[in-house]
Amino acid sequence: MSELFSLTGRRVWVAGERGMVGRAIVRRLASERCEIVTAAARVDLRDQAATFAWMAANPADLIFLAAAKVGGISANDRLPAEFLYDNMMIEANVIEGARRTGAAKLLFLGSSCIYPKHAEQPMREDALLTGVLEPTNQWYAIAKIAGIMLAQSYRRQYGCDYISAQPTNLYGPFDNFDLQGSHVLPALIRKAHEARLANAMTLPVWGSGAPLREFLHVDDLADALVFLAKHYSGEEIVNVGSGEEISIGDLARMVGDIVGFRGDTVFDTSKPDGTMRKLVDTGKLNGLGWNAHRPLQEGIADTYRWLLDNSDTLRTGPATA
Ligand code: GFB
Repeated sequence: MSELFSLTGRRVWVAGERGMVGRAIVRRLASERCEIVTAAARVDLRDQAATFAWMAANPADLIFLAAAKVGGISANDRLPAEFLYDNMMIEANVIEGARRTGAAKLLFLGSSCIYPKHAEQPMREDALLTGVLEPTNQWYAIAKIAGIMLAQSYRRQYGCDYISAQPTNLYGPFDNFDLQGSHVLPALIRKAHEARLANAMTLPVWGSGAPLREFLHVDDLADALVFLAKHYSGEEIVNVGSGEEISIGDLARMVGDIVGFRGDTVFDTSKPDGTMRKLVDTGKLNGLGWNAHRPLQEGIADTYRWLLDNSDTLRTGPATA
């Protein structure tokens, strides 16, 4: 397939290179003939002066904007100001910095939570801004919508080749396993692992277990993003998903089986369910020529193996919830 944008010999910066998504993109780029620009010292991307200065000293041809304040349903609820402010600042600084330093291309990472709470399923890209948002993550969603529109506005006003991808719920190595801040999959892996070690008979699961979620392994996401950088240029956003949906209750049982937990799942209905369903329509991305390839069960087993090899990860954050 011919490429619209070749990575060969290009300088590539992955903003957010220490996060789960950023690390996966860096791993994926290792098989491309590009030069990866890395920040030797941490740059606070919320700080405009520091970000502009760093980007001027380290100009890149292609930028993956994967830096973000992220978290699960509880973190979104407790930290609305940080989810809105931090994400808007990061996006504004990196996107304007990209224009100032002449980046040829930028790929902005949104999220499937940008779509309305009652969007028709699977959610197509044109559902954006057609209805009210899910209240549990509206602050994050508004910030991500602002980032999408910023990229679109720079394309319109300045002719910048900035594109946006909307990933579904992600998981994989280097996820956040802190039970207060994490998403559901790392939380369930941790809880099942600790329940097995403690010979506990119950695995606590938040909410009713009925909500449906779609999960994508972060290495599949990284592959899709590199594919989009090479093969896509346009104002329209592009969904990235696996097409596989599972209820939270079934997910908890699947995780329990993989981890070797023999007890029962119990549902804590004092905790929120969030949106009942959010499956993205991947017709556009599939039509361009990309498909997800890692089945959920295999991806969870890999992530659990990674966690066992990196058990230091479990020392961060309180193990209660
Ligand atoms: O992954 P999660 O936190 O976020 O929760 P969202 C998904 C579902 O899993 C909810 C349930 O119904 C939770 O109640 N759940 C069950 C748990 N047990 C647990 C647990 O131990 N921890 C967690 N965290 N959930 C996120 C947004 O929404 O989606 C983000 O909050 C982002 O901002 C992401 O947009 C894609 O899937 O509801």
